[in-house]
Amino acid sequence: MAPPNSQKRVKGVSIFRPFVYGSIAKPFDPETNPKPEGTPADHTHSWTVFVKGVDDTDITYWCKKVHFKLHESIPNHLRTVENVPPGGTYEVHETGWGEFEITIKMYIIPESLEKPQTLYHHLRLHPYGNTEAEKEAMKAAPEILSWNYEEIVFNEPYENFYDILTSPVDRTKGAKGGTGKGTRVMKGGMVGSVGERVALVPLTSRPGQPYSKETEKNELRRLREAQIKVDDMVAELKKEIEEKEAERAQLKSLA
Ligand code: SLL
Repeated sequence: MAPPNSQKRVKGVSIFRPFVYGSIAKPFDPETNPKPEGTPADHTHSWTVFVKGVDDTDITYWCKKVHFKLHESIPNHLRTVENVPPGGTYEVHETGWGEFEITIKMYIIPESLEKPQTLYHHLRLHPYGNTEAEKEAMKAAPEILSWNYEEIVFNEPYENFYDILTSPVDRTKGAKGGTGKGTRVMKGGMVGSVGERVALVPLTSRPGQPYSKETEKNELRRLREAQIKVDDMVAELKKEIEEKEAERAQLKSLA
């Protein structure tokens, strides 16, 4: 039943919150990842599927619980994760042998009156990549990571929810004060205010935390370089076509 709603929306405001979702898989290996006792013989990997804040910042003040729908071959394949402490990760650990699509449903706190948000993640157990070099690099890594950066946008949030989203509390990992309520922000930039869309994305990457302004800059540079390469290839092909056309015209005139 829809809750009684006498609340007003905050007009003209949209607030976004970044997060990361994905999986980490590790092949069983007597040295580096021994198979726990009782694991079925055909299981080849241990894996984790997760939803968390970028750089482990808190998302629990807007995301109440996460529902993971795993493959039906897995016992108890519908999993709900809630009551995660501030700055924690919504995650499921499993073992298995195959890759499949995981449905991830994020439930926003009830004050938001928002509908749940559904995402799909392909669980990766084996190295993948667009190029041989990428695949080789993955083979050399001890874990297969498949992570995605995502942003949830709350358009014209209800007033209560808006207050929660923008209340100045310290949401950094390990901040004191349980739910973080009442703790003042010491460092700026952790919450957004009216008309201001502040990303909780750090400036630089560090191991295990790939999403940053630095990553974004590198990606843009790679795209620019690729664009130049494509432009060159197009110019080259155009020249080739022109030459062939000229040749054809010449042959025609001889005929
Ligand atoms: C495949 N379409 O054929 C996929 C299915 C299913 C993975 C993958 C079983 C784990 C369990 C498991 O890993 N299932 O028995 O607990 O590759």
